[in-house]
Amino acid sequence: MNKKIYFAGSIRGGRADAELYRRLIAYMQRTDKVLTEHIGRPELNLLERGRDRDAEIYRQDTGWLREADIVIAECTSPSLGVGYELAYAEKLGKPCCIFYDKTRTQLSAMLTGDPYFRIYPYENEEELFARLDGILKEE
Ligand code: 6K6
Repeated sequence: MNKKIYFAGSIRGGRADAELYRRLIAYMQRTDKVLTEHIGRPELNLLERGRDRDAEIYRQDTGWLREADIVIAECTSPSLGVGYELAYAEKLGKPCCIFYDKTRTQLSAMLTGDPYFRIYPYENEEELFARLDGILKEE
């Protein structure tokens, strides 16, 4: 209860699953604190650009990764940023749970091949939310 969760999901990698991220974040917020709630915002400004802004995002997100108790990543839409965050979290020794819809994507071997990660392929949303529920209760 009341863990700090770093939720990771694709932004510049593509926003096809933004609505799913929003529902996952709302679900986790019933019991825990999600540090990255902006990931589920449909209006997130994808056109916002600039090196200074990106440096600020990097500093903020790596700070939150250090602060987090656990990282939960939804990886159906492939994202370089999410892959980077997972490797960064592994180096920090944070528990990392990775979800992906196995009917829609094949996960990178750099994730499936790394025994550190807890990987949860799912076929439908009932399966996804049930598994997430179990993780939130056990952590
Ligand atoms: C500006 C331009 C596009 O998006 C924004 C606002 N940006 C971000 N704000 C916070 N975190 C971000 C932003 N862009 C990427 N991230 C982090 O990288 C998130 O924590 C995501 O989990 C991950 C997504 O990476 P990409 O490569 O799909 O963008």
